[in-house]
Formats: sequence, structure tokens, C-alpha cells
Amino acid sequence: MSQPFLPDLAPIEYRGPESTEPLAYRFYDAGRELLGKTMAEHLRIAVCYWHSFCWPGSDVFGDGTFERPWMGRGDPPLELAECKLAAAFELFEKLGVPFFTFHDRDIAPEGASPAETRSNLDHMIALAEAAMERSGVGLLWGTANLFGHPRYAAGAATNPDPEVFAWAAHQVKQALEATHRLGGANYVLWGGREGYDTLLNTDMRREIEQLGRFMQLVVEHKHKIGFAGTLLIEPKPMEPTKHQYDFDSAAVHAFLRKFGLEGEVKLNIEVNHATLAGHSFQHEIEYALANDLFGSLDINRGDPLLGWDTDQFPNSAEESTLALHSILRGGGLASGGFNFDAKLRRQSIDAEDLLHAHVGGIDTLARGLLNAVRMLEDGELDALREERYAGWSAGLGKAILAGELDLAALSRRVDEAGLEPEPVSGRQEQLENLVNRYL
Ligand code: XLS
Ligand code: NI
Ligand code: NI
Repeated sequence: MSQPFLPDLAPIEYRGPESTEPLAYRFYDAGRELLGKTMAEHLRIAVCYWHSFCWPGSDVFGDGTFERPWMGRGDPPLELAECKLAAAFELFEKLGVPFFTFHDRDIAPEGASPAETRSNLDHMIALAEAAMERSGVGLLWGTANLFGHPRYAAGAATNPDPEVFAWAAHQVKQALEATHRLGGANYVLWGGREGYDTLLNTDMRREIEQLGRFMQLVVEHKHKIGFAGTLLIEPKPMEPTKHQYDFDSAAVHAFLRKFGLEGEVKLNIEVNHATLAGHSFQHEIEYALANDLFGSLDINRGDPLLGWDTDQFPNSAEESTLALHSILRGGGLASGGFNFDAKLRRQSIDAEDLLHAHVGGIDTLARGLLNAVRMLEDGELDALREERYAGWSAGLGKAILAGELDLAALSRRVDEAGLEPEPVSGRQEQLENLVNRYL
């Protein structure tokens, strides 16, 4: 069980855009400087533990298709967890990524009692700490799995049973402390089953109060233990429940304001969650930036013909270019990063497929970054947008925003100055052509 997972595969290297080598980076050149930062610093790439090492390739119609040594039946669970950890770090190092992400239950199995579960986690966190030290791979974020165990079938913090709320608190306390111990840059809260399957049995007012209280407790504890990372909520509109309360960035924003948590919690935006909510990824990023909520990103893609979270690896240069253009214009990533919350297709059964998937995804981001930097440096797109709002930087626009004119004064202005604003072209097609020049 302690054999290498990827014995015949060399570390992935940058070979340049002309390379036809399938397992090489054509665009991701970690040390290359752009706008005063290296590519690695701009993108802060992370590999996730759950899809790449825990999910066995099962779907609702069929069993797992992946044969991984740590998925062996009958072996002691902690030994399997150790084997999985070794394989995970092999992949992180072969890819040369700076970060990973995990759920408590990905890294350490639940035991027969709370005490055993705790000791499993402590044991595995100590091993992860050593592997991080040895490899230099850091933790982008940790999180707790508050959706897998049957106790969470009716939600965690929003459960009708306060004892389940207590269990969720117990798990988040430990996962937050583990993240702190590993020097995590962020801690994520995705509302797994915080939503409802039917309104017939749901008291929405109560459930949202419970969720608000839960989040306040997490914020308090973060400060109590001195965790300096950022707390992030990950919006998602549906799946597994019919409706998830953290529907999209705007819904989470309203929730944070209601419970006095603005400034304490930011957003982890996922591509496929944005599209499930009927938004583009770029929309969710722009909303977060416009409201000082931008935190981190889960990167993947859906399938336009399927209505669920397919979590495929990203491969659209256009989508990554537009996202990175928004992010760079907004000041770039701070504690956040690009986390591959993406999974292989069920038929991609070889260990090597994990490398192909990540290499393609990383190159898609790198290519988006290179394009976005050129777009910013040329400045044409931003200049056109700036010009569109020029009226707001002086004269009438400035006076309106400064509160100098009430409704009556504005009305008088129209009458007295005889204002007759001329319609102006939005130039959408011109701008679309302009973006295509960079792709
Ligand atoms: C599920 C979510 C999940 C979170 C972490 O759809 O994306 O994977 O990122 O709990
Ligand atoms: Ni997801
Ligand atoms: Ni996610």
C-alpha cells in the first residue's frame, strides 16, 4: 500500500506554447513575472482532496470505477488515510502547485466515537503538517463535511434538532483549529444541506436564524483562537437540496448584513454554482468585487446541456480570460486562490488522467491570465467603459452622488436647463470583437 501512486510520471514542466507534449505546461510558467507578481502568485492554485482522492467514480446509477490503493476494502481506515495522504502529496508535487484544500472527513475517517474521530483527525493533521513542511505545499483552505453523514440529512446548522447543530459546531471547531494549525490562508463554509427539500415541513425564519447564529459562533471562535485567515461562504443555489439558502453572492450578502457579519466573511465563488444559479462566473466575481466580498474561487465548469453540478475541469480560455480580467482589475487575489473543485469523468480511470485534467485546467487559467494582462495593459476595453460613465465624474453626476440635489432640484434642472440626453451606443458587438482579439 505504500508504493508510489504515480511512479512512471515525471514532474510537469513548462515547455511553452509550441509544445505538443501532453503532460507539460504550455502556458503556466510558475516563476514568470507579470504586473510585478509571478504567475504562481497571481493564480495561487490549489488541488482539492475530495474529488481527486475520495470520490471513487460512483454516480447515482453505478458504483465507483476508480481502483485506488487507498480505497481497498478491509484495510484499517487510518492506514488507508495515510496511503491517500502520500498519494495526494505526490500529485501536488508532480503538478508543482502551491496549495491544496480539504474537508475534515477527506483526510481522516470518522471513528466509532467522537473521541476516536478526534484522535483520527489529530493523527492525520500531524502527518499533513509534516508533508507540507517537507514539500512546501501550503493549505489554501480547510472545511468541514457537514453533509455526508446521515445525521445531517435535514441540514447541519439549519436542522430542526439542536443536537445536530451542536454536532456541526463540534466539527467546525475542530476543522477550523486544524486549518489554523496548518497555516491555512482561509476557512470555507459551504452550506451542504442548509436549505430545504419541501416547504411543507420547513420553517424558513427559524432556519435562517439558526444559520445566522452558527456563523456568528464561527466568527467568534476564529478570533478567539487567533486564526488570521479569511472566513469564506461558498454560495450554491441547489443540490443536494432543492433550494440552498446561500443561493448566490447577492443572497449571501443579504444574509451577512442581516447578522452583522459584513467585513468578517467573504465569498468563495464556484463556476458551476454560478451557472446553476443562472449567472455567469464573471457576474458572481463582479458582484463580489463591487460589494467588497471577493475572497476565493472554486474552479470547474458545468455542461450547458446538463442541469446539475457536473464539476468538470475548466477548459474555456474565454471564461478564464474574462474572470481574470475582472479579478486583476479588482486588485487581484488576496488570501484567495483558484481551487480545482473539479472531478474526472467516470471513465477517466487512470491515475494519469488526474494529471491531464489538472495540467489542462492550470494551463486554461494561465492562458486566461496572460490574455487578461494584455487586455489590461492595452487598456482599450477599460477606457471604453470609463468613458461610458464619464458624466458621473464631474458636474451633474458628481453633484447627484454627493447628495447635493433632491428630487425637486433634479426636476427643476430638467425644466430649466431643458435637458435632452442623447441615446448612446452600448457598443456590445465592438467590445465582443475586441475581447476575441485576445483569445
Ligand atoms: C459542492 C461544493 C463543495 C465545497 C466544499 O458543491 O463545491 O465541494 O467546495 O465543501
Ligand atoms: Ni460544487
Ligand atoms: Ni466548491
